[in-house]
Amino acid sequence: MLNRLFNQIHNCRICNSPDLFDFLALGELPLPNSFIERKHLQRKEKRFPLGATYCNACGLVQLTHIVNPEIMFKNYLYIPSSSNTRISHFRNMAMEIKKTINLNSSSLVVDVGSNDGSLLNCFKNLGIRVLGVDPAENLVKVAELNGIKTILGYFNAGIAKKIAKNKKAEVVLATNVLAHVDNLRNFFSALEILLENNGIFVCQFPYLLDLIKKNQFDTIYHEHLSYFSLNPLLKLADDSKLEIFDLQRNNLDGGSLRLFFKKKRNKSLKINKKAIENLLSIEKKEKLYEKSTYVSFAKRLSYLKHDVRKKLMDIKRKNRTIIGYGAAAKGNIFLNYFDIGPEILEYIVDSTSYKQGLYTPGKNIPIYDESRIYQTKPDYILILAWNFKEEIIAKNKEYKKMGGKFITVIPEFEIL
Ligand code: JHZ
Repeated sequence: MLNRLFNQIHNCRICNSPDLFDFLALGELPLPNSFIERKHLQRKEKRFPLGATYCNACGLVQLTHIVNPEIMFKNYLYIPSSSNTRISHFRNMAMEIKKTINLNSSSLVVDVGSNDGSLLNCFKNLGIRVLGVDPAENLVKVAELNGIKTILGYFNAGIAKKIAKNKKAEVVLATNVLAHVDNLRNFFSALEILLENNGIFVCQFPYLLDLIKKNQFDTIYHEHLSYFSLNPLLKLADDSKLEIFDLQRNNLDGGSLRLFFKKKRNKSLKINKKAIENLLSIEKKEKLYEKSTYVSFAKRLSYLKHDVRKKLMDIKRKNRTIIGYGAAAKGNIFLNYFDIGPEILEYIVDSTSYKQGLYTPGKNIPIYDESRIYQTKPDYILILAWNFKEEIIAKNKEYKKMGGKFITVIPEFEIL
């Protein structure tokens, strides 16, 4: 893979079955976090195929093509600390996990894909030892400046051994990270090395059932290789030395699933069989493991594309101005696939300082500081970061008072 830009997949990442059903082809799109500097606007942007496939054997939904991770993650512009919703979610998560397995000042929490250290900072504030692992050189520097010791690299057995030599971890975390991992079996082997015998692995990711039911197609992008539900992960755990002992659904990122794993030989933690069976029966009832679900999803998406474009064009025909809120990665998938460029969205505002002054990949819409809204007073704001809709509306009460309107398009077109 290292010498290639991308690979097509032929077998399921979890069960190795070749029985894959391609249900979505979004075309060749630029990488959603490859924001562009003004001086490079004339350069031809690299595009990569984007499509999704469903495994008929274990039910995993995954991308049809995998882009070389070195291209995507070496310099990464996404940081979790740009949202209060996410940070307060992390704070609660740290408190809950601390209680679940009685962490104390000698315990070690390792976060895989630790980004700027935001989640670990919440554990550190509770007096627990922390260590990050992340492949993005720019973010490791930021984390270190924030006082979070971080190893640069992709989590693997080598890194796990290096950490475990000094101290094994009571908790390993991976929030919005598992979807980025190609070789899940190697990842789980590395977890077994790093975890204390009574340690736990906690992972969280946007839940496939929410993605399908709420038309969250724009979270399907090159960085996210897998879209998880419970069944395929039970299968993955079966073949490893870890097992799921509990789970929770929550509202972050449009609906996420948090899974708690322990070592199989650790009998001190009870398995919450009821929660597992309950979720499996919901997945069955919602037909998450039937091809027809994915066929209808793709059909709904074609309709949504047509409907949203038409409604935005109707607004523009009335000479009204529209801007975007949140230069999220998913926003770039939405804009490129729905073919919405600067002729519709004049600009996008984003609170992340690294993104301001840059242009969006593919559609080349300029990104500004949030204060620009109050200078130009647009008629409509299309919320691209729909997972933070409440937070964005709450912090822009003034705009609403001025008569401004918000638009959301996921799960469907709505003017608020
Ligand atoms: P946000 C990320 O995707 C990346 P993205 C990653 N691949 C992943 O798995 C998913 O999350 C789940 C801005 N904003 O967090 C900040 C404001 O400007 O949904 C961000 O640029 N003002 C790891 O990129 C963007 O919106 C605000 O008040 O889709 C949100 O991006 C708020 C709340 C946000 O992630």
